[in-house]
This record gives sequence, structure tokens and C-alpha cells, in this order.
Amino acid sequence: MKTKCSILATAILLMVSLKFTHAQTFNYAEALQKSMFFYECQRSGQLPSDNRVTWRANSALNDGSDVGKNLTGGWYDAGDHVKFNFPMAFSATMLAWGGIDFAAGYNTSGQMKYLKSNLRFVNDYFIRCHTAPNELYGQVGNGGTDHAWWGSAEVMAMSRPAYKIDQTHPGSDLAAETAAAMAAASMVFKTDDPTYSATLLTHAIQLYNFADNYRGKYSSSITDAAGYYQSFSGYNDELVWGAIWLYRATGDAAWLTKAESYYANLSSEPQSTIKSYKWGIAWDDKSFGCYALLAKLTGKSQYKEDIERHLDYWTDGYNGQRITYTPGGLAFLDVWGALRYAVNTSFLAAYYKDAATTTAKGTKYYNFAKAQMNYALGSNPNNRSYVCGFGNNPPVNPHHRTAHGCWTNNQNGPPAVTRHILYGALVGGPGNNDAYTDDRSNYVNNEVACDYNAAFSGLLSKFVEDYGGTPLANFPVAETPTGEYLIEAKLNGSGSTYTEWSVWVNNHTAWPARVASKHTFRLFIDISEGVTAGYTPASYVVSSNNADVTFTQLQPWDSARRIYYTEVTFNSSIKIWPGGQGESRKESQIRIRLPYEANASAWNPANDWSSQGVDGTLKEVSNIPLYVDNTLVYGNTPTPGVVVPATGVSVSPATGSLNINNTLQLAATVAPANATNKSVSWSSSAPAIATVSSTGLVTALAQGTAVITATTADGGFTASSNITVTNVVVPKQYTVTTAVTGSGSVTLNPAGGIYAEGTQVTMTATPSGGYKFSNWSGAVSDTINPATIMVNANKSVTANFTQVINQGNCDNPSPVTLPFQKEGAGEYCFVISGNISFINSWNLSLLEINGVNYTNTWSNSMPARVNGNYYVHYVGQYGWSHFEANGTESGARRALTNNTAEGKLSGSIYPNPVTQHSFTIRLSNTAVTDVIVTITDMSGKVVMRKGAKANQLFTIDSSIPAGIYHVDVSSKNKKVMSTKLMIQ
Ligand SMILES: [Ca+2]
Ligand SMILES: [Ca+2]
Repeated sequence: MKTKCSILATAILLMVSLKFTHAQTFNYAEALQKSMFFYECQRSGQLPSDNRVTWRANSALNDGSDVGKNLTGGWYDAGDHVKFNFPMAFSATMLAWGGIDFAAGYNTSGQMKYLKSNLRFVNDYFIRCHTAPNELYGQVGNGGTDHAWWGSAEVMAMSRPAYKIDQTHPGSDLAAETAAAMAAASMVFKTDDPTYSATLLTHAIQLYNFADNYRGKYSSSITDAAGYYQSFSGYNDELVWGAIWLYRATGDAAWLTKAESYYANLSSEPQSTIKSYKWGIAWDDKSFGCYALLAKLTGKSQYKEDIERHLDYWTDGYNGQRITYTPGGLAFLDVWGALRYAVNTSFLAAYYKDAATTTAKGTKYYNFAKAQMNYALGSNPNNRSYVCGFGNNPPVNPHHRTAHGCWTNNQNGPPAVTRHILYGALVGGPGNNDAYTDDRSNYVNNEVACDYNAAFSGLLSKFVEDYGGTPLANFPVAETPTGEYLIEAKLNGSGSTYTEWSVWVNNHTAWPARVASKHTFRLFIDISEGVTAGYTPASYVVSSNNADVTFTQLQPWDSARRIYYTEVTFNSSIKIWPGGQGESRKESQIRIRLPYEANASAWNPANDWSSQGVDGTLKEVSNIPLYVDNTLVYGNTPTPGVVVPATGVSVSPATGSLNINNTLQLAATVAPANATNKSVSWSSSAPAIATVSSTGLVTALAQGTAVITATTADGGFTASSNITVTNVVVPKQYTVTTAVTGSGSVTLNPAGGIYAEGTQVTMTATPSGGYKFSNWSGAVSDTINPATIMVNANKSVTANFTQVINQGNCDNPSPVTLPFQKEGAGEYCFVISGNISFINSWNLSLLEINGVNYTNTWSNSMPARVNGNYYVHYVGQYGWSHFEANGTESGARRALTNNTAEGKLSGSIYPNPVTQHSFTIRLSNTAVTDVIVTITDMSGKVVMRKGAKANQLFTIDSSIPAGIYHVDVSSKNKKVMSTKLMIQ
């Protein structure tokens, strides 16, 4: 056995060394340039004036408003829009580390200024989050609600609660990591901005002392983070790491003493005193970085042994054990973001190599680092780059919402093709057999993240220093917006005296995604045949089936050629925005007709401009022009048009009075109604008192008066509104909003949800059957139920309910429903009858489904069902062992039967599936007559909620697309029925 092992080891060594010698060189400077750009793509909040990303704009400007703080800025975590500060701070630390120890490559490639811009952007955010010496905000945005919506950051509409740590809810890992980030950044800014550097250092020291004096895992305080970035390794590593960075930033030996004394607390291999060496540095565990830093800073043999054991394990093995390598040469630690671990460890190898105990070891570590980086850049069996917008055949569909530019709230599109190039983003990477698919929905292998690119950037700078390279001269090339607005139309009806159009206005904006104030289209007709028959333009009647629009009667466009039009404007209350299928498009039905008794010869649609290409099928048409905020954005007008000059303008209302912080919408009307150019600009005589937006929205700022003036672009005509701003003190009122995860309800006492400041409100969480109350999150982090809060701000609170899972043994597997997650050590068996879309697991010893091995694998390919079921066998050794199965419960009919059999149902809905968008709720308990029906889609988004009568017809909104939905029926005080509904 031993002989076999050594032969195998020799073969592996030979293979690895061959790969190293064949490693090619890439343009590392271009990759570094693009990696810096990726961090600019991730920016949240107000963008700086030198923003280079043409498809990004300000976003999430209200972050922190729920807690009365300004928590704007920072980076969106990955392909989502949550700001998870724990990995964000780690990313900032690693980026700064590269800028400190591998500065030369940044400098020679001209990227140092972009690195500093990125570090300043994220550290400004950390400063905002550090609201008191022992108070640090550590997350903005709720994981569940953020992930349930797929669209661009600029048009997010969900609430984004803020979460913090403090003395009673500590988070030593988060505070110490943020301290490390700010200390490291203070070194980067020390020379060219000593004031900023000193500010960062002050925060870093306060945060470290907070971390050290109030011990705890942050993910036990910010519980919403536990589902995404749980602190598995605890905080001992961050306490060493933070002290090391404070030592480097200050030169004060007391910090080094502290780091070395806490080093003893770092974890060891099981049943051993040897420091852990088999994992890798990433957002959770920085121990390996501590080994490398202390080895180099002190030269002590203990640290050198620890880092070399770790790097040997990752290269040619330690004590006969070696990390898994893919056939193509990638050191493969974990299925989730495999490239990130390989590159992070490579950064340590390149940093440490000069201090290695032998030259041969140093060379080995360096060659390893170069081979792993080159694998990521394209030297791999697929001969493809794993960095977006770089090299050969790079990923084009990364799991990234804003880059996708989606308007349908669907990661699978439309649009089918991602609209923006996410330059520089390193994707998760291949599986352990080098296989990889560029699939947007696969967030295990194809997501990008701030933490993936951090050590990656530093290592690229090192290779720029060693091998040169040239950044692209014309980078970034501004993208050309395409398909941002469009009109779809069909013939809604026609007759011998009329045409009726169904016109759909579509907002597909993504450069950046945006919401306009005003949407107008024009329908043009040629009335020559009507004039011949004796009619005049005034004989024609324009009408609409919608209350959502205003429209004009016929206006002359080119009266010599008898071309007239109606202008149709959606009411300003109609929001057309790229946030979903229904949200991104709105319909208006418009009819133009002669008197009904007119002779058929007086009406001819064949010569009508806006009837060209329009038939009974809804499709994109080009002769119905669309104007957004008074600018033509889509379609063609009849040419040549006669220019109708503006002759004046009026503003309504002419006077207005509003209180500080309130707004008033002014409207400017340009005369004549058919003026060709109706655009106006707005200005305020006293912007300190009241400002006005480009669309006439007045915002009151201070007591006084201001004259708001509209000026026409054509002719410079002006009209004004006199605004008086008052400062009336009204009693403050705040709202308390509640949400649940899992299944259950929350009641407020006193009820109502709107309260005067200072009111005590008691919240009671009541779980549904099969669930138990877990904890409060949001404005309250607690496990007590009921919980009482003092209302002193708008608060949103989430009651988290968890499924009560019978931890059945393998003789009696527990039935569980999808989606399902299991974490922790132990052996369990579960049975799933639902339709699994994909499964994933990591850090497990065994994961079998119906006897097929899926250990630590992402897969969407399931084995055949056994007795109609999937039998899951789970064996994990660690608290961070993890399995998850995603998908939906079985189809509607089957789910109904099952639920009835389990006695959960006391009713049904009929028919199911439905085709006519209506059904009857049949309840067995005839005493229940009034119910509330809640319909949610499979992402958990509520698509409809309203009151209904039992045993009477219930109509569903026709806008709800076909699919499978979850229907909850509740009486006044409890849930009476829950089932799946299929809408066909
Ligand atoms: Ca840790
Ligand atoms: Ca005509």
C-alpha cells in the first residue's frame, strides 16, 4: 500500500511539474486593469463623477434610512445587491494587501489610482457603518427579499433593512476584519492623503478594541447573514489578523505581541496540535494569511513551519497528503468558487516565497502560483478564460443581476443574452473534472464576487512586476445602448369607419436601468379620403378604453398632406419600469373613428402611417413613435414633418405651499398642443429653499419662498410657479412593517402599523403548522416572543419561522418539502417527493440520492425515483457541512392529494389547474365565510393578496402568468388551507 502511494505521488509530481513548465504568459496588466473595473461595477450608492461604467448609475440611495443613518455606498456583494460587510471587508483587506506588498505592478501599469479609488469608495462606506465606537452596521439588504428579485440595482424597489453589531450583540470577526481592512487601507493612503489615513487608523483601532472586548460571532447577531456568510471558523483568526494589520499600520510592537499571543487560539487539525492546513484563506478563515504574515514579519520558525505545511499540502503534498487536483491542473478545494481558493492560496505563495526555508521551496510556491493564475486566465483543458471580458472565450453569462440588464425579473431571461460585459470578474470556475458551463443560473460555478477578485488583483500586480504587460489604451469602450424602449402594437379592432390599436409601451432600459416620469406615443393617420368625402379633422373622434391615459383629439402634423395624429400620454401614476414582465410594459387601447354613419369609402387605413405593419398579432412596430420625458426614443414620424414652433408655455399650479421635505409636481404645458418640440428646462430662483428636478418635481428644503420657472427649449418662453415653503412641526409618526420567512404570522399590539413616536408595540409571532418560531431579524434581533419595541423610527421586522423537521433515522426517513436545507454534523435520512431542480452540497462525507453518489456536487440531474420518491442519505462531520435541494413540490393535483392525506387541508380549490383565471375556494368548515387569499410564486414573491368569500367564485388577475403558485387561505385569525395551484 505504501509503495503504491509513493508511486502515485511521484506520478502526480511529474504531472504537476510538466504543467508548470508549459505555463504560458498572459497580459497580466490588462487583466489587472479589468479587475479594477469590476470593483467599479459593484459600487452602490452615489457614484463618483469619474464613474467609468456607462451602464451604472446611483442606486440604493436610501440605505440606512430605516435606522436613521446614511449607510449608502460600499459594494454589492456578488451577483446580488445585498451589502454583506464581512466578505466586503475581507475583500478590502486583500485588495489593500496587494497594493502594499505588490505595489510595483499597480504603479507600472497605471492602475494604482484605480486601486486607491476603489479602496477609498469602500472605506468611506465602512466609516459610515461605524456609527459609534462599539456599534458597526454589518449588512444592508435582506438576503431573502433581495435574492427573490432579478433586476438592475438602479431600479430596486424592495426594502433594504440595515443590521448592526454592538456591545450586546457582538461580532468580533466582523469588527476585527473591518479593522484589518481600514488599517491596511491606511497604509495605502499614508503618503498621499495622511489625513484620510489617520482617520482610517482611528476607526481601525476602535473597531479592533470593540472586537476584542465584546466577543461573539457576528452571524449570531446578524442572523440574516448566517444563510450566506456564516462565520464557520469563528473570530480567533480575525483577532490575530486584525492585530497584525494594526502592527503593520502603526509599527507599534504591542500589536505584534497581541497577535502572537492570540495565535495559540488558531484552530488545529483534529486530534492534533498541528495548526490547520487543509483549507484555504477566504472570507471566513484568515488563519493561513496570519501564518504567512507572521512568518515574514518575525522570521520565526513556528510560523514558517505552519505556512510551509499549508503550501506544501497545496503543491506537492505534506506527509503523503495533498489537495485534490483536477486533471487539468487546478488545485481544487471546494466546488463553490474553486478558482477563488486556488488564486487566494497562490497569493499567499507568491507573498511568502522569498522567506521560504529553502530556495527550492520558494520556487515551488511561485511556480504553483503562476500555474494556478494561468489556469484561471486560459491555460486549462477548455482553453478558455474564466475572467469576463478577458482572453479567449471568456464567460458571457455570469450570475450577475445588473450586468444581465433584465427587465422580466427572470435570471433565465428575456433577455437571453447578458447585455453588459462585466469586465474583469473572475467566475466561480469549473468542477473537479475541469468541466464548466457558462450558465447564468448556476451561482456555484458562474457567480462573481468581490472576494473572488481581491487576492486575484494583488497576484496579477505581482506578475505585472515580474513579467510586464500593457493595459489597454482605449479601455473601457463605452457600450452602445440597444433596445431600451420599444413599442409593440396590434390591431385591437377595425371597421368601416374606425381603427383601434392596442399599443404597449416597453421599458427595457439598462444603460443604466431607469424609471421615467412621462411616456407618450403618437398615432398618425392620413385623412385624405375623409376630406374627399366632406369631413374635416374635427369630425374625427379619438377615444380610449383605459383610464390610465390622456389623449388629444386629432392634431395637424402635415395638413397639406392631410396627415394628423393623436398624442397619448400615460398618467404619471403609471410606473413603467424594468422590474418584471408586467412592470416593464403597459397597454393603451386607442380608437380613431369617423361618425359611425360615415360611408366606408371615407375611411381607409391602408394609407395610415401608424397602421403600417400592424395586424392582429402583437409585435414590435416602428411607425408609432414613443417619447419619454418629451424626447423621441423609439420609432419614426411621417417625414418630412412640418415644424410647428412653440408660441408659449404655462405652469400649473401657479402657486404652491408645502412643508419642508415635501414635494410638489409641477406641469408645464407648451403651446400650441402640436408644437414639434415641447421640451422645457426647470430652474429655481432659490435652490436653498426649494429645488426642482428636470421633470418639474419641487422639493422643499428650507422655510421661505422660491420662484420655479419652466423655459421652453424652442423659443425660450417662460412661465413660473411661486412656491412658499413652511416649517410646521407635526408630531412624528412612524410605521412598523412586518414580514415573515418560513410560514407563520405576526400580530401587533396596538394594531395598525402606524404609531406616534415613543409608542411601545408588542409583536407576537405565531407559527403555522409544521413550523416553529426561530427569531426576529431586521429592526429587532432577538429570540424572545412576544417582543416589545419602542417606536422611534420606521421599523421593519421579520419573524423567522423554521420548518420542524423530524430528524428521523435511516430506518424511518423524514419526509421534507422543497426547498430544503440541512447543515451540521451527523447522519440523517430524508425523503423528498417534490420535483428537484438541482441539489448541492459541500463539506459532506457522503451524500447519496437513491443510492447514487452526489457527495459535494452541484447537479441538476437526478436518478430515477424509487416508489415515487428521492431517498437522501446525508453524512456530515462538520458544523458547516451542508446539503440543499431546490425545486418545487409536485404538481398541483398530486400536492392536493398528499396534503389531504396528511390531514393538513380543510378545503380545496376548484378547478385546479385553472384556465379561466377564476376558481372557487371550498372549505369544509362552513362557519368560515370570509377569507384572505394570498398567492405567491415559486420565488416567494406575493403576486396577489385580497379578501374573498368561501364557496364563491374568486377571480385572479389576468396579468399573472401561467405556472405553479402557492395559495394560502386564511380566516381572520388563522390559516385554514394551503395548497399548490397550477395556472394554465
Ligand atoms: Ca474567521
Ligand atoms: Ca386613411
